[in-house]
Amino acid sequence: MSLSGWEYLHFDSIDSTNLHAKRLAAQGERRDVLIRADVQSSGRGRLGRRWESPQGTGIWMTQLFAPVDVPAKDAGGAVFLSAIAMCVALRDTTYADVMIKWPNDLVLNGKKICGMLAECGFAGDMCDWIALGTGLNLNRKALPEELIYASGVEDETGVKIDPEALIERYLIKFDSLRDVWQTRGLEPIIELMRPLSATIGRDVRISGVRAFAVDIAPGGGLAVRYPDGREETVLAGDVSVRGITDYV
Ligand code: BT5
Repeated sequence: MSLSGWEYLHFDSIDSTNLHAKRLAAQGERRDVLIRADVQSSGRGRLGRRWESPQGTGIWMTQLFAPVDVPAKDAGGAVFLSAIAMCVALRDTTYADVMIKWPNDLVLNGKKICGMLAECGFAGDMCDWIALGTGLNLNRKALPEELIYASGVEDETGVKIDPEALIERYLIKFDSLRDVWQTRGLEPIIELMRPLSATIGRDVRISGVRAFAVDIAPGGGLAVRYPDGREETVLAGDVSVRGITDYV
């Protein structure tokens, strides 16, 4: 079966859709494939963290694709494609003010409703394949109570989501962004992300240290200014935004 031109594999249950995408990549799969599961036993976040993926309470999916002419050093930009595409698909569906928290979260009403994880394979200095995982909470009823900053899009908006309709809307947007990214690079993608950003222009903490988020830098890093005036571009890591998720 296919969804918006993507081969669509829907499992009742799986270890992790990202792990499955990587298994397919290792077997030589290079078509556009979207893997989805109703429950994941080993859902993964960044840096080996766990992603809670209870039965039927969210959309747990990974896109496997082979980007065209993308240098290895630029592969990390892929996560912005999915962040923008899902942010826009959710706004169009719910009319809610979903925002992108740099680099890989979607937030609504100060709560994390969605996280993204990009994993890549390389061929020399080019990107060979990308496994781009998206975990979208529809509701938070089966999430552990200690995840106090997590919520679901249905809880926050009252809108019932039709998963496959949302995925199709998402994929159409994703595919057009991917074309822009592959032909014109990350800069036009960052342009599109700026107005959706929950991070730019806000007080943030970088690994606990206070700073001001000035902008998204050309390479996709976060340009910040510290209270002593020093400026830096943060490339990865954990940024908390004042009033959003863990920095209140
Ligand atoms: C992420 O990591 O936000 C990336 C999550 C990617 C999940 C998708 S689901 C489909 C695909 N298959 C996978 O195995 N993974 C991808 P990170 O920024 O590291 O955030 C992880 C942290 O978020 C955890 O340490 C928890 O604090 C919190 N968390 C865990 N589960 C959550 C959930 N369902 N909703 C909100 N927050 C959660």
